[in-house]
Amino acid sequence: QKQQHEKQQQQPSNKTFCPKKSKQLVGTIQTYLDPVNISTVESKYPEVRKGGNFRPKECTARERLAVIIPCRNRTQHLHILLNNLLRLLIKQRLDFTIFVIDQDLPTTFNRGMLFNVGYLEALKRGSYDCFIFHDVDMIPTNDKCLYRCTHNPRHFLSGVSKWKYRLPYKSYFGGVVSFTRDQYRKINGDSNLYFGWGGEDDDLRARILHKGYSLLRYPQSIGRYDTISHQRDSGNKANPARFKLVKSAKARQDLEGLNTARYTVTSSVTRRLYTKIQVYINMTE
Ligand code: UDH
Ligand code: NGS
Repeated sequence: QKQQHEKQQQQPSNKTFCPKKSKQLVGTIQTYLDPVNISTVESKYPEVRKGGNFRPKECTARERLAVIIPCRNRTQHLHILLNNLLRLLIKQRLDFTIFVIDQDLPTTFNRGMLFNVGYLEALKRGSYDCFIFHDVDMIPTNDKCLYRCTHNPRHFLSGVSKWKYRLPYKSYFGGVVSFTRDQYRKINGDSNLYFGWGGEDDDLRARILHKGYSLLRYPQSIGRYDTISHQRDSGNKANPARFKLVKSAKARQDLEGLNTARYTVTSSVTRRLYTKIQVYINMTE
């Protein structure tokens, strides 16, 4: 499997690097938040290859990007996200693959652990340099919001429609974030201990700062996102242990995370627009 992915990724060496900011970028773009059929999205992007992989032909991309989307019971949102995001990524002339990570029922949802799974499983399939962890309902509204990695981890959101294009609190680190392969490894990834809603993004932020990185965030006009409104998810109740866990984030950082993520891949499928990895997570392990 890795060989097949690697083969797809081999670069011709006689091309120049793609520009850091493609000339095709215009700034504010229209978002499409209505439900859409996956076949409609597929027909819009014939240039995306099976598994959700794209690579510009005219230039060599500067890095290989894995977009990791945790997604359970939110397929309609996934299609809406792809309908918006693929256009932006292609315009930015990025070499990318979309990975969708789904968690088997009945275990309570664990967003942080699904990030770890996404990172580890993507690296089994290709040599990615940059990882963008992306909630399924966050839709970028500006194509100058560059989906790439930098010298420090980045929070992409500066304002979200559901909070009147502001953030819920200054240190909020949810939604869309980026790490280089090394940055994510150095912080030992996400915690695996947050089953249910809340806190795992605060824990992740604490890990980043504790390892001496600073945090980047796009300016107001660039990091503007729309959200898709929805009902509360089942299987993702607010986690009452989250406050205590966040307090011990730094003390646990090296003891649990990417280095201790235990899960079972129950299926792995290459769809036209994404690679879907289904995992079972045991809550008692
Ligand atoms: N997710 C799923 N399925 C689930 C739960 C979460 O796919 O059942 C993914 C999805 O990518 C989502 C992300 O995890 O965008 C984050 O989930 P979330 O529940 O933190 O955030 P979301 O904005 O819902 O989707 C907010 C619920 C409001 C709870 C308020 C409690 N005070
Ligand atoms: C905080 C949560 C974060 C969460 C943020 C926004 O309170 O995990 O709200 O949530 N932290 C704790 O619970 C400790 S949202 O409105 O998007 O659901 O991301």
